[in-house]
Amino acid sequence: MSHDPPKEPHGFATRAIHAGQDADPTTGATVVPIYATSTFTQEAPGSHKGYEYSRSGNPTRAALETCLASLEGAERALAFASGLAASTAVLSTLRPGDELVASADLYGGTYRLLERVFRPMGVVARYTEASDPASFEALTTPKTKLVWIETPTNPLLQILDVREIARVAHEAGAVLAVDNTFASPYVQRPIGLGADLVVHSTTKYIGGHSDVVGGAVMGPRSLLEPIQFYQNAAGGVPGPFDAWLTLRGLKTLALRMERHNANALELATWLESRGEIERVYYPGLASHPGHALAGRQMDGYGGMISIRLRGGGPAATRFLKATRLFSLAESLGGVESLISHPATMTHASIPVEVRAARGVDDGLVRLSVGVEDVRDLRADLAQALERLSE
Ligand code: P1T
Repeated sequence: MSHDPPKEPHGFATRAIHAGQDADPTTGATVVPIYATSTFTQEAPGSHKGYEYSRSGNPTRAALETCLASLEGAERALAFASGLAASTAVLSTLRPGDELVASADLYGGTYRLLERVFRPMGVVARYTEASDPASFEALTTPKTKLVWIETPTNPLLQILDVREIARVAHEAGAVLAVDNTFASPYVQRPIGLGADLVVHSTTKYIGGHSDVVGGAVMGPRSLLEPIQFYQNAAGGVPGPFDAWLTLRGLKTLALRMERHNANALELATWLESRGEIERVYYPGLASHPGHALAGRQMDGYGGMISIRLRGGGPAATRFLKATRLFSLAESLGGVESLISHPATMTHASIPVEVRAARGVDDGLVRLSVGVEDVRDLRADLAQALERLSE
């Protein structure tokens, strides 16, 4: 796969630094300024320079949105205050009685949003445990309006076939939305594979430095129109400083992802050789059931690894406490390595009977591999594994 849609004159790394980021028209500032203003002075009622009020639009946010659209190969992007605010905006296009089909393995907060916010409003989600397109097809009904997937999934790193699931969604008359947070647009561009909408928690790889929470939705103008209405009407927008931090992080996405990919592949390969570990979930390993598909639809395999320790929950708890460079923390995609326990942290809001059968239980540990020296990361994991037998 190429990072660059055929119509793009510049490559991905160039667009990350320049798209939407021309010199400031009033001052010549080379870097997009933080337009810290809630409102914009008008020359006469309705006569203005394109901005009226920062909920409806702000130049710093507009620069971020233009850059994000370019990197995902989308006509437009809309930025939100968090990844879940972005997901909510997409789900707000559904009406009571509408249904959606989703992969069962997904971020716990997305499951909570579907079950605790949207289901009581009459929007019904049906989940497939399997990752094959036929299992999605089996759950579609004439009421299905949306198909929602993550790939790679959080936390089991399943790889779903975007092209085939897009075909299934379109045959059912539904829209396919892909939460591309785990891959980042450097590693995977779902719109080029046939998806209609892309959703991101920009908190993760896009921001890249664990210093800002944000989200985004990308897609064609026609589908983004009602979502933009919702963005302004409901108001979950990022402030200009958050938009600026996210844009600053985005400039180095290509560089960072190369290192995340390389570090994670090296660590996953090494972890697979360790006797303390029962299973390594990483799409870059030949042992991963989605390895060939990942090779076709991704550029690299990303920076996320999950592992299952032979000693189950007790071993996982010891391991989580024993790492030093890998910080025990929720979130992912930053330059620093993190370690987390999905069952009690990111996926705790999914009832245990819903997640345990698929393996999101006390024995599962998730690693967000950062961009540090890989030798140091390996040494940190090695000393933590060695402490399991003390
Ligand atoms: O945290 P927020 O920016 O609202 O993004 C939510 C979200 C959406 N989609 C995916 C795939 C995610 O992983 C997340 C957030 N996830 C974590 C905080 C986590 O540690 O998995």
